[in-house]
Amino acid sequence: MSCGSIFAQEVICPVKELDGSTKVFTLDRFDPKAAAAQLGPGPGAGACPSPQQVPAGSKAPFFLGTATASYQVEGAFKEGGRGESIWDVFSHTPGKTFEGQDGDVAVDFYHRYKDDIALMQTLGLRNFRFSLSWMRILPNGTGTVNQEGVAFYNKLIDTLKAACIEPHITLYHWDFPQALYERYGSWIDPRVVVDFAAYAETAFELFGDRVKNWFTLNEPESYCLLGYGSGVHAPGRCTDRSRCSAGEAGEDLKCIYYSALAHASAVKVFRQLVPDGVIAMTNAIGMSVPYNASSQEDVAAAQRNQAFNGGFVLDPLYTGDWGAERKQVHGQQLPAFTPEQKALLLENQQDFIALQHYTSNYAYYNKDKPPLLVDTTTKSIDGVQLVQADSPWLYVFPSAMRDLLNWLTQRYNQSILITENGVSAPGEYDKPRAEVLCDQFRVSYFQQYISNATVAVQQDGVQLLGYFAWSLLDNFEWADGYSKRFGTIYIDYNSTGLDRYYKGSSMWLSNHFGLTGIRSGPVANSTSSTGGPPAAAKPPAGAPAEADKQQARSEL
Ligand code: PNW
Repeated sequence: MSCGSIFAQEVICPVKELDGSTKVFTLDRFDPKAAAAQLGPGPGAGACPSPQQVPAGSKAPFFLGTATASYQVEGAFKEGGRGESIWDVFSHTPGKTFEGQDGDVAVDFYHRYKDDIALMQTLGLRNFRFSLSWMRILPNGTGTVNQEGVAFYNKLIDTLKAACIEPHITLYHWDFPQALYERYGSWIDPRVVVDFAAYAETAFELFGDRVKNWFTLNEPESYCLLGYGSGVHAPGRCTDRSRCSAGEAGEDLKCIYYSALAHASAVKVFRQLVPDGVIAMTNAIGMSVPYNASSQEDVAAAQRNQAFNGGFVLDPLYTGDWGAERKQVHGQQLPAFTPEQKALLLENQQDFIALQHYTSNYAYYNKDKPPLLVDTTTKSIDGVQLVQADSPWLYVFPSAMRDLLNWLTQRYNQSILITENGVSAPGEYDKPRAEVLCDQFRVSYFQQYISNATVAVQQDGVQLLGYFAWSLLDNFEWADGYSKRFGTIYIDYNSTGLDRYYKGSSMWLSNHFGLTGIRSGPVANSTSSTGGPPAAAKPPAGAPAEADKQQARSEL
């Protein structure tokens, strides 16, 4: 392609839509310099249209965006006065992560955030969810504020706002300050409630003037069960001494308990400091679908399993107490909420449910097991096996998205923001770049999950506030290191510049939602891209053709 074009080294990507039609996208390396020249200075903060789009058919304006987390993307682990985190220590411990990989460099977002913001702009993205690294702001977890860390997040927030991209901040996405861990073991000690609330207060004071959309804790059910139950995530605690050097039975439950209290304490501070903002915890929830829908026993088993898992953290947040299913299974192991704690939870409720949804399963009754221990499977009663993603825990089950949105609405009667939904695509780790950029697997996943969410909104009356795809970029996938890619943008880990490439899914999402960036549109016809710049390259006509836009809007 022509020199200086941001459309070099193209892969032509025909993407199949659910209706059988095809859209063709041109995929290539993102060239920050060329993009900057095309994007220009932008309107600047204050002159931006609302970041909430109004897709046709939805009942409310939507936040549409992508998400990341500090330890998974930032790198720069020893720079800018950052303190150590439990994930630094865990990933540096031999045998804990895939091939001993760590987040020391990750995808270097700390240094490349300006380019990544420009990349979002080229796709017309208007919302970005990211997390703060607690230890960049408070290197020891409490005490003195590190001004260099504050300056980094100020620059990040201000650059986002100048690019008309709304920041959505998660306070805690699994990178706990090592100093506090060494002092009292983190989420299993009451001191964490006080320290997290103080950190939250600092963050609200520092950034609450410009940032109005906040999340407290990312998925306690994940970090508590994986970090303090099975021990496969930091801080790596479990009762099996052949695998974990520390950890006692019941710590996972304690972790959920103190997380709920820390969340409510942070919400309390938030109401005073950011009265015009909104806040929620994010929760990882799947759906248990009855294996045999005509068996009352299976239906009841699936319902129990759903309440047991889906209500694990949300029941305490909305009722001030554990759900009945949890009490039946764990009994005395559950730390009891005192009347004061119950009041704290009930008086400081979140503004909506922040749902992170990836996978689901079939549940069935097993007469040989106690009634609450339900068996699950990924094969339907008709023998159809759910398709497995690249991650062993992730099976593609799109219709369960609709069921789950309805279940949450019925149980809690709250509006829902989907803060993560995404998939690791088979082959993306092993195969050459040119073969994996056109990620039809991920596009199909998004198409089906989004379409089921759309039905839940349009036919079932679910109040959906928005949708964030996980993730903007390939990144450090925790214990799986870099071997699993969830990005809608490909990172070339072999290049010195950690080059970014558009995958088909980033282009499809942008186009589907009718976003208007210089890379939002499909190439009108695949042959036009061989003899010159593709149709999508005509600035600023990267906006999708009106007909495509109409179609995208009518879908969500
Ligand atoms: C999320 N499940 O965790 C995390 O928030 C991200 O940091 C992570 O990269 C992403 O999912 C992909 O793994 C989850 O078993 C882990 O359903 C497991 C589940 C859900 C979310």
